[in-house]
Formats: sequence, C-alpha cells, structure tokens
Amino acid sequence: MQHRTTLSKTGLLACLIWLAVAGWLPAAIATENPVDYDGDGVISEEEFRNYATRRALAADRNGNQILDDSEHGLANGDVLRVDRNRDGAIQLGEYQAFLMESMAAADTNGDGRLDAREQKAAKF
Ligand SMILES: [Ca+2]
Ligand SMILES: [Ca+2]
Ligand SMILES: [Ca+2]
Repeated sequence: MQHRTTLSKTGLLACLIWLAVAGWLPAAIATENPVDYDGDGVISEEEFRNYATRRALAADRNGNQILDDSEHGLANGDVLRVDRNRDGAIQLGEYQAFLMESMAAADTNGDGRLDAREQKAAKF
C-alpha cells in the first residue's frame, strides 16, 4: 500500500513536470483557442489580427521577412493567390492578409467578429 502511494505521487510529479516542460512552452500555440486571447468566446478582428501577426512571425523561422516554401506550407495554387505583388515571394504582410481573408470568410454574418457558431463552422 505504502509502495503504491509513493508510485502514484511519483507519477503525479512526473505528470506535472511533463506538463511544465512539454505543455507550458508551446502553450501560446497549443491552447484550446489561441486566437481568442481574452477568452470571452468571441474572436474580435483585433484578436485575429494579432493571431495573424504571430502566425506570420512564427512561420518566418530564418527571420528574413519572407516566407519560403518550407515556411508557409501553402499549396502552389495558394502561393499564386497570396503573392499579391507577384514578386514570387510571400512577404509577412501578404501572409497576414491571407489569414485575415480566412477570418472574413468565416464571419458569415459580417459583424467583424467570430462568435462560437462561426468558429465551430470554420474549425477555429
Ligand atoms: Ca475574444
Ligand atoms: Ca523566411
Ligand atoms: Ca510577394
């Protein structure tokens, strides 16, 4: 019995450490809803813009302000659409605009915010 208690305490501790190490660091990306920053269940345009900025910056792993094929992960057809200035490169601003488009598309009632129903429909 004594042994069992020790084991479960160790297990709990290991679990907590795992959460701290594996769960805490990527929490900004891996939380249930990384877009709804204030947690009120609605994604405002500002929250989505912040999210788009963070996504673009995080994607630019070499920090050259341009997203190459390995960084943006877009299909060829999408690259042509997202590359608005047709310079063959995806600038961070172009990627943000692309993400903002996905919000506009998800905002089916056009009120500039994504409510729970719209988030669910768009799988945000
Ligand atoms: Ca919110
Ligand atoms: Ca880059
Ligand atoms: Ca471009």
